[in-house]
Amino acid sequence: MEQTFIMIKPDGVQRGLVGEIISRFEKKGFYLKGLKMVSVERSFAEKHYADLSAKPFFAGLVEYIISGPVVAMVWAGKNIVVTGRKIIGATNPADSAPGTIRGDLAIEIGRNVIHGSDSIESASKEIALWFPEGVAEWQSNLHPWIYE
Ligand code: DAT
Ligand code: MG
Repeated sequence: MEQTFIMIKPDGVQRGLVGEIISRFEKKGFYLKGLKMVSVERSFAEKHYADLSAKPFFAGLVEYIISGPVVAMVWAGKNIVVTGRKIIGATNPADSAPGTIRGDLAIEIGRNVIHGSDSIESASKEIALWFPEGVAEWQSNLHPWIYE
């Protein structure tokens, strides 16, 4: 089953949005496969966002991600990479549709609460980076009530 890497950023943790965000993925029918709170080292944040290292906002982005603990997760489900991005909403909360996490819970691009992998390839890279120990293998007994 397809997997993605989801991270609740430091603002989401500080604002007490962890339960709300997890709940949205759970209620959709996705399966939580890995979960941990992490105080991210600068070099690790730089590695996670390596593709953006040339961007003018890179330094600020790294400062933001290391400004407090994050909640790192692996979620699984059919088409979860694309659907997860839809649940999260557009990068800039000013453009995120109401009903999405960023559309409902955030205002500024530099405090947009959550990260989600943008492709199956980056999902597998990010899962390997954040969860080298592996994730839980399980499937809900409700599976036949979620999938036909
Ligand atoms: P996303 O998080 O939607 O995948 P991204 O990978 O392009 O977006 O960028 C990673 C993060 O960097 C994003 O969540 C917020 C920040 N960011 C992106 N574009 C930005 C910009 N133009 N100005 C400031 N921060 C930006
Ligand atoms: Mg991205």
